[in-house]
Formats: sequence, C-alpha cells, structure tokens
Amino acid sequence: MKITRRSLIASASASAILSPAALRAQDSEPTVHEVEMLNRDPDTGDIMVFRPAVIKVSPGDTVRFVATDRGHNSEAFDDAVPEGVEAWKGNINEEFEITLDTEGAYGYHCTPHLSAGMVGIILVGDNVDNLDALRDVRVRGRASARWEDYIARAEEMMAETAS
Ligand SMILES: [Cu+2]
Repeated sequence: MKITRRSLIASASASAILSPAALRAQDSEPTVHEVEMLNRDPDTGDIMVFRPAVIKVSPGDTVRFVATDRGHNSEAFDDAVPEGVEAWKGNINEEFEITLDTEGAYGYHCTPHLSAGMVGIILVGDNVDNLDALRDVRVRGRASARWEDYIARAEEMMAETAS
C-alpha cells in the first residue's frame, strides 16, 4: 500500500481515538462536535467558511475541525479566549481537535483566510463572560461583517439557553 499524506493523517487521528470497546467502558463518552472547513458552504453559497460557524458546547466537549476542503486551518485569536486559556493553532489541511474545559467564548479564524472572513465562535458552557470582548478583536474587511453577525448569533444562543 502506498502511504499517502492523507492516509498518514487518517491513521494518526484513528490511533488518537479510543476504540468502541474502550469508549463503552467509560462512564460517559466525550461529545465531539464537528466543524467543517469549507471553500464554499453548499447551503448558503458563502465562500471560505467554517460550518457551523457558531456552536455552543458543554465544558469538556471536543470540537473537531474537519479538513473537508484543502488549504484551511483553525487558529484561535489570542485575545478571544477565556482568561488563562492558551490559544490553539491547527495545521493547514489537517483535521484538528481541541477539548475545551474552560467556560467562555472562543473566537478563531483560518490563518490564510482571515481577510476573506473565515472566522468562527465556540461558546462553552453557560458563563461566557468574555463574549462581549470578542468585539474588540482586530477583524477587518469582509471578515468584520461576518464577525459582527456571528457575535450577534452567539448572543442569541446564550439568550435562548438562559430563558
Ligand atoms: Cu481557510
């Protein structure tokens, strides 16, 4: 079998995931939320997007960025993660997982496509005190309209779960 870069990545991520038997042995399976990295959203037609771009998860959940299309990654904004949390940076073209234990809002982008508006927000838990601070993140051009839109969507999600 010819070892391609793709198969190497696939086997590396497969080995990082517990077998079904091991998962059953655990008290509770970790919840994994998938976010696709896309050149074009097939539903909206938007170019350079994370899908879904705004998600709400529980503390301890894992978010998996899936390299559906090539040329993308996920990089957290240094000033858009809860205090004391280290920003992540995934590699281009590779699936990337991050487990989020700390409650709060996490803003991220695709490194090469920030100016194209490839940004996203993850809400963890019910106390996202830093959500408003995401407005201060330096996002310009086409990205700034999406960023504002996503922050508004995140605020709606929080309002829904609070009621
Ligand atoms: Cu990208």
